[in-house]
Amino acid sequence: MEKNILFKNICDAVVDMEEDVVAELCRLSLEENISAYETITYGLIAGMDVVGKLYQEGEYFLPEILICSDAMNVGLDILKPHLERDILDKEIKIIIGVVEGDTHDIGKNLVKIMMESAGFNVIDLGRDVKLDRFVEAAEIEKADAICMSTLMTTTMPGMKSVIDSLNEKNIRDKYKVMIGGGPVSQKFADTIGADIYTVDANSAVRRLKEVLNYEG
Ligand code: B12
Repeated sequence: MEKNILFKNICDAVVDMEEDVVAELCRLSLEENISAYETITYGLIAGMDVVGKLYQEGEYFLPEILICSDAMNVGLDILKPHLERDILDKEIKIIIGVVEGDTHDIGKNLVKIMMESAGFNVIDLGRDVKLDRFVEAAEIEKADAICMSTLMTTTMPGMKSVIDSLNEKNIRDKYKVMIGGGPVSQKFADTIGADIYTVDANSAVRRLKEVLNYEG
């Protein structure tokens, strides 16, 4: 099957909640030697993006979303062991988590998978993470960057609190701060003084390498 058609079919199967079809097509992608990274990005993630839009438009409700994300996870389980993992000359260590009050973690998990496959050492704090934990973990782990995700407008101020706390402790310069998630924007990142904002998981990896001056 042509690659783009396969991606489109995987995307549609996630949207249509067809777990078995997702599994079958993901296996087929491996048999056809299509990179797992591309199938995740252009098939599974693309599918979840559509699902999010359908929810926004009132066509899907929470139960549908959960079944779609189960279908995506079935695909991820098949593809993840086949992700090529880059080996970096110099370690890049990042802390990632969803800010306090927010339990949406599908996007954060996708960013994590992409970063791991780029060879980053990822410390995942999970979701609904107490704000102090981000700074605490970065200090203990001697991380290069703190990455925060949120999907809700009500929890966005938590990102600013983490940056404020870095400033108060006079350690702001030690870390790059990267933020993302549905309601987050470049404008918001500029307002709160974050170093990087990206709209998706793919560009997150590229931008972080650029900002850390990682060559290679
Ligand atoms: C799935 C979903 C859920 C699932 C979450 C399952 C899970 N384990 O995550 C369930 C059903 C549990 C849920 C619950 C709730 N939800 Co909900 N949910 C959604 C939905 C439909 C899709 C989100 C999603 O997963 N999208 C797919 C992923 C792949 O996209 P993404 O997260 O944006 O991630 C991408 C990028 O943003 C980026 N990215 C993400 N994080 C990061 C981080 C960094 C550092 C970077 C660089 C990039 C990056 O990369 C990702 C991949 O490319 C959205 C609507 C929408 N369209 O977004 C509502 C939405 C986020 N939910 C909403 C709400 C209100 C809730 C509830 C409060 C509902 C309720 N009344 O109980 C609860 C939340 C409880 C809580 N305190 O957390 C609202 C938020 C409104 C607001 N205040 O802003 C939304 C916007 C729906 C709406 N229009 O009302 N939800």
